[in-house]
Amino acid sequence: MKNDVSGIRVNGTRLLEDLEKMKEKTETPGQGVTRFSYGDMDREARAYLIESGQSFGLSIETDSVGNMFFRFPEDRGKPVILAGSHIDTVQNGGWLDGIYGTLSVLEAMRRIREEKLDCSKSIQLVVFAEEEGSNFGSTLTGSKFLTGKYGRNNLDTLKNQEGVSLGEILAKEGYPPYDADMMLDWRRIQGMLELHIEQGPVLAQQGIGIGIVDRIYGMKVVEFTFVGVGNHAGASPMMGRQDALAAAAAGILEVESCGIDLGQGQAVATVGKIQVLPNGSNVIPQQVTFTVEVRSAQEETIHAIMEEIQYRMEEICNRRNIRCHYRQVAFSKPDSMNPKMVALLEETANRLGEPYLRMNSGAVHDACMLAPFVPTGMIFVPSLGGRSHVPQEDTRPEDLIRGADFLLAALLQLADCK
Ligand code: HGY
Ligand code: MN
Ligand code: MN
Repeated sequence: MKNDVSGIRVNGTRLLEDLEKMKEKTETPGQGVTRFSYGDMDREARAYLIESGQSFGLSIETDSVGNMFFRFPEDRGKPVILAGSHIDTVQNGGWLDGIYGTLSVLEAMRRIREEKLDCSKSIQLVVFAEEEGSNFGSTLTGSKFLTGKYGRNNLDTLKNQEGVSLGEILAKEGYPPYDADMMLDWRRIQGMLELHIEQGPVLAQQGIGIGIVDRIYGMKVVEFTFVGVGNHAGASPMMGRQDALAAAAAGILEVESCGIDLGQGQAVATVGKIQVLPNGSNVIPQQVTFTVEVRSAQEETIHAIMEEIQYRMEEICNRRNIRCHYRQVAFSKPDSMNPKMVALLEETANRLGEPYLRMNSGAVHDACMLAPFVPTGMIFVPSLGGRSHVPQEDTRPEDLIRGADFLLAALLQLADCK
């Protein structure tokens, strides 16, 4: 007799306890969560996940760039349903971005074990490494290796602010040597789900507890370097200066104008990171390096806006006798979630009697990297005040639990559990 699994829910108290414990694994206590991949707190978070997974009999494997896979050993040979997210954060970020979706899958797997369910497909937790790009500026790094967007050469080309490469960091951290066969075996993977906080204001404003993602934005990140002539700030007349920071300031305002004027109300353009050399109050800046990121639901809009920004930067630098260099740091295409997966999530919402909203994601996610290869879906829960990537990031406990229950219900259906 098929078990009626429709009444199975997560252990909400345990999930919230796990999230609270992970909140403490930060390099910046009291100032948000800072947990970069391959750092001390990342190592602690990974150890916590491994200990939790092993406590209910999961087998765990970590690949050569730090992606983790948690499996039911008895499921060997079954078709796979992947579910997961990331555990790394931005600098002084929030306590839920990534880790919420990761812990919710672990909790769902723990409930499947506790209820002794038998599933025709194997639900596997995947933890994607270096999703935020906090080390090297390139978002979705772990999933780019899993989908073949990145390969061996990127171990050397991806370098942090100190010039240390990903390959050097992995070797120092004791990760296994690069395995060219690390890409996922798409023939066996029949679906992928990611649960995540919305990171924007829509669900909270509309008082809706579940978002079902239609399309995930793509993004391009270009690093600009302006080179002027450093000089004494007091003894140099205003006329004739080649001030790299004044030029960058003019350029940054052009980035904002392009986002507003060319973004058609959906694309966005942001300068979030800047480095001034020599960065002294009494020195005219010699060199400025800053990142420009453009995001849109349409790939052609991303390219068009970035091209206009590059043109305006060169214009400004010519006028001000500044040298302008730029290089692309990261790119990911926008993509739509699988219509069948979206329909399954809508059906789950109706079955649970949960109001939901279909929506786009301005944030990029690893799910977007897998979407071209396997039927992929994303579920959102509301973000209080629509804020994220800041210490104020928060979601109501009842919304966190509702999202995890929703994920569990969708996984039980996808994996045909009884
Ligand atoms: O930047 C993003 O959209 C994601 O949080 N990495
Ligand atoms: Mn995230
Ligand atoms: Mn993020």
